[in-house]
Amino acid sequence: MSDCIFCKIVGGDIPSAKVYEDDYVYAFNDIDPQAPVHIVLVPKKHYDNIKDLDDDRIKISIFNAIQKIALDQKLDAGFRVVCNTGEQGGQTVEHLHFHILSGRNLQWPPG
Ligand code: DGP
Repeated sequence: MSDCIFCKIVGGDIPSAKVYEDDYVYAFNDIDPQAPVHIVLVPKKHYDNIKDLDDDRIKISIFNAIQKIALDQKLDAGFRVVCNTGEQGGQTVEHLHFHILSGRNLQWPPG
């Protein structure tokens, strides 16, 4: 999608600090970190949100990426994966993405 920020990041039109990449997904540091570690993981192909994701290869890649990032970044004390979806879910960028948050005690329930 031509006006999607995350498509532009994946395409290299907007610079980002890459954390991980494979054929299907791309991960980068969040521009507005909410924790000492705050990584955003996106499928390279545009999907508005998780309800639209219809490709099992991408679903597998997302889980693999989360595991690899957790291991590579040594998130041994714990971390949280968040997928804000829709207006009430707090999604502001309409390109499916997963936040990986770590490095501090995260509160529950979230606000
Ligand atoms: P959400 O509220 O779940 O839709 O989260 C969107 C996240 O995307 C938010 O934490 C900030 C991040 N973000 C938005 N624009 C950019 C950008 O241009 N670069 C980077 N690195 N992150 C961005």
